[in-house]
Amino acid sequence: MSLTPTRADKFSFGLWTIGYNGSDPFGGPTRSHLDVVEAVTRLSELGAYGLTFHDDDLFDFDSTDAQRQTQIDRLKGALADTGLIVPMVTTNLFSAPVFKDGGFTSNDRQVRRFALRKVLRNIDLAAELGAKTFVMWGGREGAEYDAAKDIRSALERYREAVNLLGDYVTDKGYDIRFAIEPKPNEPRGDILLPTVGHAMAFIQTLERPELVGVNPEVGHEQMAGLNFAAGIAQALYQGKLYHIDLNGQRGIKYDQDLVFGHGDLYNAFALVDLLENGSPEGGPVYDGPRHFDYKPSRTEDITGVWDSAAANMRTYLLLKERAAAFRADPEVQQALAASRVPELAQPTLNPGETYTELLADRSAYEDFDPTPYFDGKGFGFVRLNQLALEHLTGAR
Ligand SMILES: [Mn+2]
Repeated sequence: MSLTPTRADKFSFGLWTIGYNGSDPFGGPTRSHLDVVEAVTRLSELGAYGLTFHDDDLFDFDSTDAQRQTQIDRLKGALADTGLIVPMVTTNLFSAPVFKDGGFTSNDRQVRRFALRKVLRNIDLAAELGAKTFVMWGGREGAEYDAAKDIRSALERYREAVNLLGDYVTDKGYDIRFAIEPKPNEPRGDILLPTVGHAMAFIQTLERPELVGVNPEVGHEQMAGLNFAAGIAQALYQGKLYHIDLNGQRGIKYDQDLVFGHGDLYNAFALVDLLENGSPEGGPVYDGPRHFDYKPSRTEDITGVWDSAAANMRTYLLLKERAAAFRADPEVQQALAASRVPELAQPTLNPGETYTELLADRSAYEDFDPTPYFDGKGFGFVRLNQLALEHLTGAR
């Protein structure tokens, strides 16, 4: 297995990731502006296949139509020169001061109408560039104070907005699906649709639920103390993993956006194993972009930026290699069987069985012995986990 990224690996990066200038709430930029043409050229050289962006990453919020078009043309030129594609586009409804109380769910109705127009304009651009996924991260859709936001009205306005966008892409005939990106907090004290579970429940209330899935980000779920790989498994189970944001996070704190694997490495291993080996046949369960939404640390110079971009891809490929070795190890297969992991795929009831037959089955209850120590039978999960650790660390 090669550790050199190729287009077939489908690695993509946000323009805002490698373009992050190092600003944080406590200090200004530590790096100069990164031009989009240089970004596309360098990503292509490193083996990525795609670039993604918010409208405001490519052209300034207050650009004239001519300035906007110049930047779009420069991007198109770089894409044509390198063969890179734009698999996903998203709209910035959080940086401009007008969105300080949100876009789709601002208490100010005029702001909500402006937000919809900004998104519709950017959907046209997404379609023009051939993007198949339109991500919606509602970073300002939330509140700091409970009395400040009527959450039920806010969700209704969110729903109204996403329904309208669904009407638009349908009427226009665009081959675009939406992916909602959950985050629990930051910049707002509490953000609407804070986790994958909240977002998937919301999607079921939409007029066109088939057009909308989720774009979970490693760090965002981990900021809520949740198991990212488990959340991805449920998104897959419900057919809603439309896109994914890979990065690293070290526990419940501010959004770190570290390089993939530089946070909870164990969970990153479980995630890659799930994505690459999770089908019943042991193959990939997700064929979309492996999209990195990280921030090169503000301590890095431009060399560090490109080193960190390469590190994301190399870490993914290393974990893919380690996960394949884990699955191919006969001792792991034996340990999985001993832990009865495959047995969970077997239905609890027999074919055609109802509660009548279950109630008549003495072996299920009357003759079953659930003694205090369950007959001394352990599951051996610790041994299984140690085998995972030994493959992860290269000991096997
Ligand atoms: Mn993040």
